[in-house]
Amino acid sequence: MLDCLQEYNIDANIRLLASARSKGKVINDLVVEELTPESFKGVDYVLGACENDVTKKWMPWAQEAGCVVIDNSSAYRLDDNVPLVVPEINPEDIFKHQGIIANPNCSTIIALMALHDIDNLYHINRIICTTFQAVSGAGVKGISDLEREIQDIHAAPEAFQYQIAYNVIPQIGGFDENGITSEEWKMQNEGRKILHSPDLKVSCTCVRVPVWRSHSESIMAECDQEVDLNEIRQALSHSEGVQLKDDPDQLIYPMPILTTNQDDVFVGRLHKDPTDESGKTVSLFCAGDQIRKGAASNAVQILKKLIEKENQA
Ligand code: 2RA
Repeated sequence: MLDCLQEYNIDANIRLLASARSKGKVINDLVVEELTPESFKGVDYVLGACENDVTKKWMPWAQEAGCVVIDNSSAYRLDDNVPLVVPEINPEDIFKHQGIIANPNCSTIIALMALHDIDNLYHINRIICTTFQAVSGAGVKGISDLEREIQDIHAAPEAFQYQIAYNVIPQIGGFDENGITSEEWKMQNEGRKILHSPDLKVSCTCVRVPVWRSHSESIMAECDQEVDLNEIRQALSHSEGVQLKDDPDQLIYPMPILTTNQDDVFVGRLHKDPTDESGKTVSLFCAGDQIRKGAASNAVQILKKLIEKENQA
């Protein structure tokens, strides 16, 4: 987030707040302060990146101080009074906030960046998606599990249920009674809210893969009308925050190694689903940096829009 604030030319006095454990740590020349109920006095904007229980604890303090919070947790994402925003898709929702704006889940942002133009053209009614999620999505322990297992294949995993090196794990989040994980539900629940498409149906399988950074997704989107691949390519090639990488003859397609540490979502492997004779289903592959566009950059882009609006007033 600090890097993104600099890259997006956000000129602000920045304070870093965290638990007592991190107090005194220095990050980018800024000393971390301990978060207390008084911390938010005089603060205009808060970028939150905590677990849900921690976020729920400090949010009332930030609200009391009159801050506008852009929150990366999932605690408020489905709250009717909290806009859930991807600035390229539903920027108008930002300004309906009542003090909290939620940043969507990383794999939801990446999928919707690839899909929102298709939805605008043909209205998507159903999505079938398989994700390939990088170990860094699970935080520092996810990275260290892969690092340690590459050195010693018998190292005990800490972040994941099983060895992740040379393996894939079809579980992200906990399972419900239907055998669907919390991560898998996010794509439908958050997708409906961001696209303003309350009937959207999503079937998703989320898979952890031994990739350091950047999530990839294989997606089939069933639309109300027959799709035209050239029209979709045309729309994607002009879509802000998207790069069309779709030239199989030249071996050009999205891969996580290409999207790491930048903001654009790459989209390619576009084709019509050969099993749908109506021609209404498009299949694609996309990749995006889940730490940048899937979290930090998306939050900073929302902040930038708030500041621009404030400067216009
Ligand atoms: C991941 N952080 O585990 C994401 C889940 N939202 O990849």
